[in-house]
Amino acid sequence: MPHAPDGTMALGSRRPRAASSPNQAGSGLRRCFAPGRPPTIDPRSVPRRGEQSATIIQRVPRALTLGQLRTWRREGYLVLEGFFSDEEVDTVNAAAERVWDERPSHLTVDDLDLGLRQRACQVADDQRSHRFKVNDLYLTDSSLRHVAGSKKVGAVLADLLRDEPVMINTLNLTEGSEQADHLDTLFMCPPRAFAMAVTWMALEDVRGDAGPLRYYPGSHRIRPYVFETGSLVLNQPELPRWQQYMDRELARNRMEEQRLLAKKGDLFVWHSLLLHGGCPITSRGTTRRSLVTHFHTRHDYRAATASLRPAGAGWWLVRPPQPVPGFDDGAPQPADGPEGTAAPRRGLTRRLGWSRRAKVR
Ligand SMILES: O=C(O)CCC(=O)C(=O)O
Repeated sequence: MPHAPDGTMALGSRRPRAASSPNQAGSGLRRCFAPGRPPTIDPRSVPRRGEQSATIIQRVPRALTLGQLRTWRREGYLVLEGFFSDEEVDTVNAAAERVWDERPSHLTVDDLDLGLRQRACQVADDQRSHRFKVNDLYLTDSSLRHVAGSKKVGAVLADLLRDEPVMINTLNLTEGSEQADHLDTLFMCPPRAFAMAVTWMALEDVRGDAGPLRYYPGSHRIRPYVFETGSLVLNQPELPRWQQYMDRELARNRMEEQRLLAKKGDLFVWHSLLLHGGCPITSRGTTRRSLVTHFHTRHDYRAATASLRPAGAGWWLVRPPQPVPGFDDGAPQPADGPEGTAAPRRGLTRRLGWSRRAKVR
């Protein structure tokens, strides 16, 4: 395995830092769904009777072994080495480079050094040396979308999610994010909290000093903290309590940090409830090119009126780019699909053995 076999290679502190930039837990800027507007469904996206593809809810795994499925259930992640060809990696790297050649006005980028969200066209030349997170290139770049949502990716996700995956967001990074430890459900929680998987594609070999991705095997089994809003979506004032809760649960369950020292072309997949973040970059200027893609499931868009288009073995969600305050004020807000989870449904919490509110000392 290209990643550390245990926590002994841990170099940095696991404790999340206070949120101060758009990439950090708590800024709220990465929150995907704007409440209030019901999404609309594209009738072309609804399969006709008898048209269901092989990927629709399967019980028998197609792409993964039973051993891999067991690892997923126990550890909450999978590493698939050499999953992507050099050509696929080059395609995504080229798409990311085009962003900076073209600086399109419809692309939202987060300056991780300034904690500033902008459209690509607003980035000043002297800002280009900063670290950026490019949001949702999948919406406009079909070459990237074809790689991130290819049939082989879809087959893996269909095995893990037992449903057709729906691509809802992509993030391109050239450097490490140094993002505080977090759960993705804090920001883009599907109606069923477990019904999300996230792919991380290595676009180059990861160096230990480049701020590798870190994660906590088994942490997806920690009973989720339910905020006072009744939701798993972050309620900012409660962030310290959430951190305290996660610290306590990790210690109690002896769960330790691992670092992903992936090789170019590797695919890492994590569960919606797996705790993860970005390690500090110890050699400034070192790159760590990667593509993160979040997938929800078709089930959660069935009743909703979401605009979905076919992608490989699944779908992609059509929606406007993330809004940028001051740039597109007054423009329609994203109508993304199911909103962030309100309260976990009673039946669901009982089935999974969670209490409504996690006790925090
Ligand atoms: O690549 C990273 O450093 C972190 C990415 C991440 O945590 C996320 O997108 O949720």
